[in-house]
Order: sequence, then C-alpha cells, then structure tokens
Amino acid sequence: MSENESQVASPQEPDYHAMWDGLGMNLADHDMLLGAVGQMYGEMFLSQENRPSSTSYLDFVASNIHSGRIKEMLDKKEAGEATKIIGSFCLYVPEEIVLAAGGIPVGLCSGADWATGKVEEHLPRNTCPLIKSFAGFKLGEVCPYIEASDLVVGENTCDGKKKAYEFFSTQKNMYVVDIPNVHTDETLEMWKAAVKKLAAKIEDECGRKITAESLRDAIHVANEKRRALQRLSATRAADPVPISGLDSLLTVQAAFMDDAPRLTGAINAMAEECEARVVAGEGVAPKGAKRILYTGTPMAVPNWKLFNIIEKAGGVVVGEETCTGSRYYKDLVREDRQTVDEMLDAIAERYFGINCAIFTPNDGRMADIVRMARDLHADGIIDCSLQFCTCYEMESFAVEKAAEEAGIPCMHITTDYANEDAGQLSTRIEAFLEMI
Ligand code: BJ8
Repeated sequence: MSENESQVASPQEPDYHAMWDGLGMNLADHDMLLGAVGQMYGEMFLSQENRPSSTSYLDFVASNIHSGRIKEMLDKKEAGEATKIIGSFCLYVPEEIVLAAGGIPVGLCSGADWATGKVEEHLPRNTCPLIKSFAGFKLGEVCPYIEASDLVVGENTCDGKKKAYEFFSTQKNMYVVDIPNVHTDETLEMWKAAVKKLAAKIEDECGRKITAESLRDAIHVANEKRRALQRLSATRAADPVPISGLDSLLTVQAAFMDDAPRLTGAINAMAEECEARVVAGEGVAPKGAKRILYTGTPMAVPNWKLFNIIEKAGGVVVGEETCTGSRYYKDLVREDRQTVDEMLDAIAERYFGINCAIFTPNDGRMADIVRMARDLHADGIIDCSLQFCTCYEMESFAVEKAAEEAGIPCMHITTDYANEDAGQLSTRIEAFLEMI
C-alpha cells in the first residue's frame, strides 16, 4: 500500500484478500491498481485546500470502494437481504428496476487503462478508452464489481459499446437493452417496450416479482438521491464556489456504487454545509476564480485527470453536463403512477430525456449546456471527448456553435486515460483560463 493510500484507508482496515480471491481476482495486479489509485486520490483530492469537512464521506467511499462496499453487498446477498448484484455501464439502465426486484445496482467503472495488450487481442487498438478499460478490468481480473455482478446489463448505444458487448458476453452473464437513436413518439413506445422487457429479465434473474409497492419505493429512493444531488449542485452557482468540481464529480461517481440511503444522507449533509458556506462567503477557490462548465463524455472512476488539471490551473468546475453529472440527477421519475405498468412507463419517459450523443439530432443537449452555463455563471465551457468516440467528437461542432451563439467561450479537448498529454493540456487550459 502506498503512503497516500494509507492516508485514505482506515488504520484498522481488515484484510480483504480472501474475499477478492474468492471472487477470482488477480490479487497481485489488484494490489497494484489499488496502490496507484490511492496515490492518485491522495495527490488530487487530499491536497485540495478549504474542502468542506463533509467531503470526508468521499474519502470514506474512496477507501471502501473495492473492499468494505463489496463485502457489504456480498453479505447482504448472503443474508437474503438482497437478491442479486446487477452491473451496468450506461445511464440508460434504470436502477429503479433493479432495486424493485431486491437487487443491488452498480455502475461498472471504466476510467483507467488496464491489460491493454490482452484487450487488443479482442478489440481494435483505436477503440475508445472507456470500452478498452471495462474489457481490460475483466481480462485483468481487477474489478470486484464486475466479478461480483451476477448479471451485467449492456445497452446498444454507440457502435463501440454494442460491438464490444459481443465480446464481453463471452466473459460474463450479459443482457443487452435496445436503445433507439432518435427521439420520436414511435421510438418512445419502442423504448417503453424495451424497459418492460428488461424488467422481466431482472425479475427472472433476481427470482423476485416487481410489485407496485416495491417499484414505488425504488422510484422514491432514486429520486431522493437525485434531489440531494440537485440541492448540492445549486450551491455551485455561488461565487466563491463552496465545493470543487473534483469533489462534485466524485459525489456522482459514488452514486453509481454506494448504498443509496447512505449516499443520499451524505450528499444532503454536503449540501447543507455548502449552503452555509455560501451564506458565509466561504469557498474552495478564491472569489473570482474562472468558472468552467464541463460537458462531454462521462468520467468513470478513477478518471479525474481533466478536472484536476483545470482546478490545479486555478479554474474551478461549477457544473457537469454529462452522464457523470447533471444528466444523472436533473430529472426525476414521476411518483404519482399507480400500477407497475404505469410506473415502468414513467421510468421510460424519464430516461428517454437523457441527452446522450448517440441520439440524432441532440438539440436538447445544446439547450442544457447553454442553460447550465448561464445558471451556474460559467465563464467558459470545456467540451471533452474521449479519443475515438465518434459521437461526441462529431457533436463537438454543434456544442461550439451553440456556445458561440450564446456568447460563451468554449474549448474542445480530445484526450484519453494516459498522462502523456497532461502537460500539453495544462498549457492549453491555462491559456483558455487567461483568455476568458
Ligand atoms: S447515455 S454517454 S453512459 S452511452 S465515450 S463508450 S459513447 S465511444 S459512454 Fe455513455 Fe450511456 Fe450515452 Fe451516457 Fe461510446 Fe463514446 Fe466511448 Fe462512451
């Protein structure tokens, strides 16, 4: 364990190697991964000044993510308190359905390069890093979430993911949801049917029927999480901004993994502290620091590279128009529906509003970017695509045009998970912050 990781982990941390071994993981490589992530966490997160004290919850999540949280999920299953662990890679997979069947939904993070050589035996070299990462985590046997998942739900979104799932399904028990790529009344009906098919599959896998009561509760639990995130996000309109972009990003990343009620309580505590900081004029960055709205491809754990560069350069990220940001929490599922069928329709309607770049046209995303930049008083927009992500690369031109029409400076970045371009990115971002 590295020095920085030991700063994150509790001194009495139990030994989880037997659990990881039982999951079939590669213990030596996994120790190496944990060491590297722990060091990165120390350098990026723990070095921040004036963090709200309630962000200690994030340190708890970071130290627990591959250990205590996995044990907790496995123990729940063992005790019969949870049916199955269901992994997914996309915001379009409704967590409410898994919760309603007594399952535990987990987002399978794919934010670091791993086992690239092995991956390239199955997928082309010029595949986006997010896809290569989930394939590498599986082939390298270093992700306890993948190994603990009884079923992985994929989705037919971008070409890269849907073709990669053909390979991934040779490695794991998988089910792939069909997602339309245009928003029309007809495709909404198709999507509602796909959501119902998924619900039947999850019921089957979990061995438990979804009832009106269990689905109503699940919708409420997920909405409460979103309300807490909305509340925290609203505090970021203040200058000085009470919480960093890095901590805010990790809050949403944690929402894909941690227990929902615990996370909701912790985010509400963060929101409360941030609201008090706003009243007191206390910030994580000095008043007048250049404010950035991030938009683009999602950032899975531990992809904190760009936010770290922006904030180390003196800027502050005040919002994220992305799947690891506002798209996760901005819309709620209606809570006034009565039957399972009506509730599944309400879930489908809510998820259909997620402005993923696989949709064409995707004007809703442009409107959201401009609205968020204005509401959060952003000085500039940074639009970022992961390398080889055609959808977001293509859409970057529309983002630039929307920003220009709104009179907001915008910069496009293409990057990957490696650190080779960090110096060059810092220089470009520093120049952008100077200019805005
Ligand atoms: S709803 S953004 S989580 S698909 S970066 S793998 S698009 S080539 S992640 Fe996404 Fe769902 Fe859409 Fe959100 Fe493909 Fe692009 Fe890679 Fe991507």
